[in-house]
Amino acid sequence: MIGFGSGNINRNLLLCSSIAFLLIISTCQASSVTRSISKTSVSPGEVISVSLTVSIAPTSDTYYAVEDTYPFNWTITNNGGGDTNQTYPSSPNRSVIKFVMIDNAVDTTYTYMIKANSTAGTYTFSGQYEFNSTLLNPISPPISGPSQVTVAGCTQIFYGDADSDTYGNLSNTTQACTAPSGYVSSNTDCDDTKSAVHPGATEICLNALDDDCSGAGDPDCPGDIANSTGNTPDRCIDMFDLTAIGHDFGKTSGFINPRADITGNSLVDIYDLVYVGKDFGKCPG
Ligand SMILES: [Ca+2]
Ligand SMILES: [Ca+2]
Ligand SMILES: [Ca+2]
Ligand SMILES: [Ca+2]
Repeated sequence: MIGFGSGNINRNLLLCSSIAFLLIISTCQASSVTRSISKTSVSPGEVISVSLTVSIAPTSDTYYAVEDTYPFNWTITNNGGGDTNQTYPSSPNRSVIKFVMIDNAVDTTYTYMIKANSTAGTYTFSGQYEFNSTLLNPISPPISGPSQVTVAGCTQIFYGDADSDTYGNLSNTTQACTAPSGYVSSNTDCDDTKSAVHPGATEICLNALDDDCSGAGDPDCPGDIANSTGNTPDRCIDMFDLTAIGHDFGKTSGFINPRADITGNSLVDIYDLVYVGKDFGKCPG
């Protein structure tokens, strides 16, 4: 049975202990973890380093566990000794790297490397830790220091390539980091509906197309030497051109139609006739 006097002694002891405890709390420092990030504004896919500095204050803190939650869908490229095989069934989108010292804890800085994803935005790191002295703390202290990294948007312009000739359409654009499907970096296709029409293609006469995208338009064919009223080309290869060749066929001079000597060898012959024949019927106007 505890007497009155002993009760006073106990209360005094409790009071003294409380004062002593408050004094200790007010003067001692807690162990802590601080984060530093090598770069907080990055390009898509850029690799940065994240350092976690563990500072031991009470010498009794011989144990600690540090968890840093990094942005989901980012990729750890070097774990710096941490464990990334953390699974949290209740939080499936949580990505965590964990560092643990189970005995003889000392001040340590851990550095891991992480690759940003390619989607523009601001991403957050969050973390917690526990030491011996914080094990019974219902809410673990957050890791202090910078916690946000901004990924810049991709501004490279790509051009639609509807006809898949690898030359893009200047008026059909999108912005991305790398060329999306159906887009290319070129913007020099003058007709994105025809795969045979693009820079470098062979120009074909009188087909109503600027086949090589030269801007020079659609050239006339050599066989166009006459029209229905005379010796004037009319952007049609037809009977008038054939007739003109016939009128001068075999001549070496005195041509009715000077254009009839298409090959320029001073003789209207089968080779001139071939020029009319191979493009006969072309008449785009
Ligand atoms: Ca194209
Ligand atoms: Ca084309
Ligand atoms: Ca053409
Ligand atoms: Ca003609």
